[in-house]
Amino acid sequence: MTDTSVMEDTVRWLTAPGKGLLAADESQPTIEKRLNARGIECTEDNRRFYRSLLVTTPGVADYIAGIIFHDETMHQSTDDGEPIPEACSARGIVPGIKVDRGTTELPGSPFDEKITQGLDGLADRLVGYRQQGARFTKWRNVYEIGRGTPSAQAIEANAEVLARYAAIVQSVGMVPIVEPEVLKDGDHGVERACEVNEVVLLAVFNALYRHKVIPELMVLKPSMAVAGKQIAAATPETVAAYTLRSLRRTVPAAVPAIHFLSGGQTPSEATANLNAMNNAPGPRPWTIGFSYSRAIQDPVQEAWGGHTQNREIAQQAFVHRARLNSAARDGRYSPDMEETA
Ligand code: 5MM
Repeated sequence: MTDTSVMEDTVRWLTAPGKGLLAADESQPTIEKRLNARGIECTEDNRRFYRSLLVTTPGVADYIAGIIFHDETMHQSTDDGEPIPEACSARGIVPGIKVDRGTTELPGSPFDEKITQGLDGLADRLVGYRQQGARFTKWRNVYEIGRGTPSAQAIEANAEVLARYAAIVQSVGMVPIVEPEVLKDGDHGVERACEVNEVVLLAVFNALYRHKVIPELMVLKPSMAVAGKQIAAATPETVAAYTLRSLRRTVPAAVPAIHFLSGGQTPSEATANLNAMNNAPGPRPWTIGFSYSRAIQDPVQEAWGGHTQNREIAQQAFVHRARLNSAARDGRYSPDMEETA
């Protein structure tokens, strides 16, 4: 029988009261897009400087339990020459690693849908990451809402790879974050987002069960049921009600934590929606927290602007956003807290 004690310990850490996760695992094309949008050159040293700035932010460990990194960051060092994963652990933040290798076309789909790849050689890669200090992993699937999408084929095929990933990760004693991202692109309403989340999550948890993934030793990172980009946002209470409906219908109570992705919501929207979720009526058997990338990092990148001398104000922006999300994780956030740095 597998010794699950290390995974249990990791889960305890990732669900620590008042804390959530930071996703800083952007692939090269994604980080390039984010930095270029702010006029910052996407050089290897800029990426290193920026991610080292995040990890070494004073006080952020009070609100952030773990950071998800991209492979490149696992091999980089802080300005003081400390390997970034070690610097992270030394500050009481658990390092995690994105292990999917992005999406590719799903053959046979009439709608140009995607499937996530990266299962080949995964177990061997995990051994290396574990030696570098990573204790949890992340794999992201994407589903687009449209006419005829996501198709049954895309839902089933993606669920299968996500479950195989999670099973491999647990087999080496690491905790898998399972991320089925339903995209915000489109003109759908919250009801449709909720329906799609439900059907996607149902397939994912069926596949996880089929592959004997232990639900107590994983973390779910889903999308909230938000309206499509092309229409007006719903209120936080509406988002919370629809999101919780899809989760209650599909996610076993045995799953310890649901840490949401932000999916293109503004930082304050993502915080307000999380807060509403933690104040909503009805049962919530899981910890409901955050694993945001853009909704935490946008103000940090804005403050940094690619200038070394802005390091400290960028770090302040990071702590501020992390603190607000920590409050939302406990249902204590109010918009007037946005103003207090
Ligand atoms: C940071 O973005 C992550 C990696 O995406 P790519 O491989 O496409 O670069 C992504 O998985 C991220 O963790 C989630 O989408 C959550 O990020 P947001 O910005 O939605 O909170």
